[in-house]
Amino acid sequence: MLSGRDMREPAPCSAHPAPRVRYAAPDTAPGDGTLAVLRFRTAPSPDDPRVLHVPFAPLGEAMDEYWEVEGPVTSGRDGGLRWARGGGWLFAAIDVLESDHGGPENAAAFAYEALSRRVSAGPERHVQRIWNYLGAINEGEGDDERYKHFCTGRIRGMGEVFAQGFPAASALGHHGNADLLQVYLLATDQTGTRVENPRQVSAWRYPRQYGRTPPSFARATMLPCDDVLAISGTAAVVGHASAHVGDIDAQLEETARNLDALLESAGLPAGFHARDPLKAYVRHAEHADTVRAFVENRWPGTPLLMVLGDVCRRELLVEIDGWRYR
Ligand code: 3EB
Repeated sequence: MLSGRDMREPAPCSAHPAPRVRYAAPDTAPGDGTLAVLRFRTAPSPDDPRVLHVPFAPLGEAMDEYWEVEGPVTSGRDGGLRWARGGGWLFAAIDVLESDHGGPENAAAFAYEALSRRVSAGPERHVQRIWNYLGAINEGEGDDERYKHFCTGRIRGMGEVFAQGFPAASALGHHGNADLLQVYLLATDQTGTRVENPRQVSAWRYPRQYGRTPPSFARATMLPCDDVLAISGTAAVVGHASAHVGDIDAQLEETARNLDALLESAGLPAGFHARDPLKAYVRHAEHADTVRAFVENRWPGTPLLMVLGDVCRRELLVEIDGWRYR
């Protein structure tokens, strides 16, 4: 935790109320206070800039993800970039074709440059949370793995808006158009608080064996009113090493220990509940039942959206991200 404040004693908050994130039946119409809708499907996104198609196939019940703010929300598009702002919050997203930029590194740099420009153009310049989805993420060996090229391009493209500290993030491999890199973010006009996990080496300090460019993300961000923790993709990483290679049950246990440790580090009570939407990215569809049963048993009543996706380390079978409301 990088803040000197004791987050167990929330101060009266003058910042904008955090977005309410929830899952709803597919194709529920966005309302006046809807900042973003994430739909997990591979068809092109519709015209409404707030509605983003995310190229993952759902496993089990298909749900859309809604971000609601105290509106009104205005929105627009600018080339491949779409944005919506309202209630003190900004959603921005970009779809980039790698073939237009000569590969994942330059595509990532381009995406981050465009998002950095958009974020610096308005008051909502504090990026709290960011998602990165690329195709064939584990293709290529050693330093040539596509994820590692992405990491190099990402830091190259990060402008001044990222200089105050990395946001919480997820980086996963999708199974849609392998040429498509998608990056979307949530920002606001006040700083949040980065939270690290004492069980894990901070990603930006990972040793050289994981690539030339360490991944640039924080484990979580406490949103400005200290009432919502935005949780990065969390997997069975202990220290800097992947644990329990090939063992889905043990990876799930380790992931849950990491999530518990992160909540504790943020000054939050343990556990997830009905208000805390979680997302699980599962590498092999045959593990879907195991993952769902684990989450239902460990955190009863917690909304879970599960998709088929590849963790950026090929030995990891599952990753969980989400939101924890105080
Ligand atoms: C890990 O703990 C797993 O590159 O943005 C998790 C979350 C992971 C975000 C990223 C990578 C990223 O290192 C991988």
